Formats: sequence, structure tokens, C-alpha cells
Amino acid sequence: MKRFILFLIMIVSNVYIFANEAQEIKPYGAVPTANQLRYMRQELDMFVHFTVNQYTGREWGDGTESPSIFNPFKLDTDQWARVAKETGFPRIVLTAKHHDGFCLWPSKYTDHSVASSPYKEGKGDILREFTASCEKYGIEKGFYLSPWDRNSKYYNLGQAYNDFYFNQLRELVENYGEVTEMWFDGARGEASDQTYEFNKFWGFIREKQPKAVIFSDVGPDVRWIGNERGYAGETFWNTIDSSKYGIGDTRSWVPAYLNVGEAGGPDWRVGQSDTSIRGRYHTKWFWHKDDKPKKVKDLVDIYFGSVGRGSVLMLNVPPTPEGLFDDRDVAVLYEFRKTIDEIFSKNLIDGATLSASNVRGGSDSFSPQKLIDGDLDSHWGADDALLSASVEIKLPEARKVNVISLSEPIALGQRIAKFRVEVYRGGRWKVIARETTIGNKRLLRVNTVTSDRFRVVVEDSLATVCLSEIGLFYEDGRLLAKK
Ligand code: FUL
Repeated sequence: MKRFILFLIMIVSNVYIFANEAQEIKPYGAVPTANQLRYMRQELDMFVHFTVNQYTGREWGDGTESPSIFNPFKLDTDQWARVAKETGFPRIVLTAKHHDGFCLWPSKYTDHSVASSPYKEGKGDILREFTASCEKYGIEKGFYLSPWDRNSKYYNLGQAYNDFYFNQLRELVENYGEVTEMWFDGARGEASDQTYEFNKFWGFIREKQPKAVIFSDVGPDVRWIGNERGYAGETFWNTIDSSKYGIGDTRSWVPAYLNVGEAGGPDWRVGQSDTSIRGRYHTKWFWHKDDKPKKVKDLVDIYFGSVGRGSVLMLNVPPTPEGLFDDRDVAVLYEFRKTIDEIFSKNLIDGATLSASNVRGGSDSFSPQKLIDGDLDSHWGADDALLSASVEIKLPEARKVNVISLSEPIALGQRIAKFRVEVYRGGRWKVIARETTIGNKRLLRVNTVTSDRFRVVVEDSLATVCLSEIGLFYEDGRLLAKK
């Protein structure tokens, strides 16, 4: 009898568990690959632009520069890697070759390289030193190999140039260990008939460097954000239709299209917001004597405008002609890191109780409590029939808040199209922010409010509502006056 009762209890409880085990939320539309997901979650990337331009003061060399001017006699790639590591940049992408065609490594396919320069009497290989430093400091690396080469005698000769370029690409991809990003620039300057065999280049990278994401205006993994100021659109979709435009496309609507993406577009292309620490008003990719670094508060604003809109921030730090990061740039970078850490070190949502207007199947697996478990994959979700739903945050006591962070479980696609945040005060809900997309991360700055009750209302979603994390923060207002 005892056994029978136990058996019954088991059956009843299993039926109960089954009934409460709601189905997983189905992915919606285009979804990121494992490499894209990993890349987005890194949030930051560092660019290093270095070539003969450091010695001529130009931004675009024309290929006639003599390699004899290139002599970074204090080159210290350890310093680059250490600064990147200590300021929270997990990778550096170095210009192995910019438009001037000068190669930072002794390429077998041209003399226009470090091998013809006074640097280490022509015995140097900057990519080799850079690789060793990245390994030493545990950061990843990537290369920029400009398709537009203003020095090469093959440029404009069609196939001959593609073969030359492919040989150089092979040197980068095969001789310097693991590469996790390859950067294909779209600039081509004056009119030219040269076309590039991108599909061949990308196929080769896929085969030899399976962890690398490939950047160009169209992807295939990461796309340009449409400006060089480091800002994604206030509405920002990772999804886009990459068949609508090309690399280096100069049609006037293209930058705005790249900046925003397309809701429900067929291709997942991570948006990379690139800019330089140099040039307060016009982005300067190379180091010039009279330029100053951006201010910390400008960089923090850029961070909110890029990472905080769901894209990745690619920040360029150009070495001096001696081969070192400029002390002034380094100081700004450390201050930037300190500021970001200060803002986000204390999540004021700690200890909150969350409730939702709807919980998928009434199941604990989709409970709003998942929004504060620090896991970007676990999520609160609503039933399939609903394209709007809300979640309420009850804090243990009233707290002062002026920064809000939200994340979608983007492994399932990007879906939220409209939302608002409210605060409960004086017996009613008051709207403090009204926005569109969320994506990987959405950071909002609001006027400081003090309350123990907040609410996030998803007003419109392309598919079943789900969110993965919410954070509430406070910064003292010195740096982040609301924009
Ligand atoms: C552009 C180039 O023309 C600039 O010199 C720089 O390299 C930037 C990142 O991309 O298209």
C-alpha cells in the first residue's frame, strides 16, 4: 500500500512538472553564428593603424613613399598589448597593409615593406613581434589587409592583382598563428576597374582560421556601421539584407541603411561601430603631431552610442612614429576603463523581486527572475500569442537610478521593436524612457529617479517576447548628462 501511494505521488508530480515545462522559444529569422555571438559579447575591439603615414602626416598614403622613412626605433608591441588587456579590449586588429601598400611584414611578394626599411636594418617583422605580444598578454589578434593598394604594380590588372593579394593574405593567415578577425576595407579612392575575388578570400579564411569573423561593408560576419564616429543607429538591427548594396557602395542611402539595419532582414551581420581615439571633430586613423585624443566623456558617450545600442565598439589607437602608444592616449584609455567600471560595478537591481504580466506556460524556466541571474542565455519569456508584455521590478528599498541596461537573448534572433521603461511614483506609473530596439545590449541614460518600483513594457516585438537581463545603475552625473 505504501509503495502504491508513493507510486501515485510520483505520477502526479511528474504530470505536474510536465504541465509546467513550457516549450523553448523558437528562434526568429536570421540568428548569429557561434563566432558572431562570441564577437558581440566581447563588445570592444581595438584597431591599430600604423604605416608610413606616421612619418608623412597623411591619412592616405599614395604608395610613392620610400620605405626608408619607416623607422619605429622604440617599437614596443608589448605596450600595445598590455594597454589593450588592462583597459578591457580583448583583441587588436592591426593594419598589416594600408592603402599605401607598405607591408609591416617582409612579404615575399613585394619589396614595399619593412624589409626595405631601416627598422632593424631590414630584418624586422612587426607582425611577428605583435603576435608574440598578443600571446604574452592573452589577447586575440586580427589583421587589416587593404584591398586597395596604391603601390602594387598589379593594381588595376584584374586577375594578376587578385593573385598577388591572395598570396599576401595567405602569408597573414598561415604564418602568424590564430587570427580571430579579418578586416576588408571598402575604400578604393579614384575610379578603378579593379574587382576583388572576395568569395575566394573569405572561403580561404573560413578554412584556415575557423574562429575568425570577417568584416566588410557586407559581412559575411561583421558589417560597417555607416559612419566613422563610432555610433550605431538609435534603432539598430543586426539583421539586414546584404544583397541590397555592395562593398564600398557610394550610393547616398547606404550609410543610413547600414547604421540601422532592417527589422527581420535575412542576414545577421554584427554592426561594428569604428572610430579613433584621435581627432575630436574628424576621425584621424593615424597619429599626427598636432592631434589630441578625444576626451574621456566623449569616449563614454561613444560607448553608450555603440555597445549601448547593441553593436561592437572598434576603437583605434595609433602608435607614434617611434612605435609607441602616445602617453596622452594611454591616459585617456585607462580613465575610460575606470569610468565604465565605476558605472557598472554596482547593479542596483540586486535583491529585487520580479514579476511579469505573462510567464510562458507559467513555467519557472521562463520566470522573470531569470532577468537578474547574470546569464545572457537564460531568459524571461511570454506565451507565443503575445507580442507585448511587461515585467515589474520591486526593489527592497527606494534606490537612485539613472542608467538602465537591457539585453535580449540574441542567440534566438533579434525581435524587440518598441519598448518603454516606467517608474512608480506618487501613486502612478511614469514613463522615463521610450525606445525601439534592444539587441545584445541597450544602455539608457535617464534623468535620476529614486523609487523601489520600475517596469519595462515591451510594446512591440517581431516574435514571442523574451528578455535575458536587466540592470539598474547610477553614476554621479559628472560624465553622463542625459543626451
Ligand atoms: C577607411 C580607410 O580609408 C581609412 O583610412 C581607415 O583605414 C578606415 C578604418 O577605413 O575606409
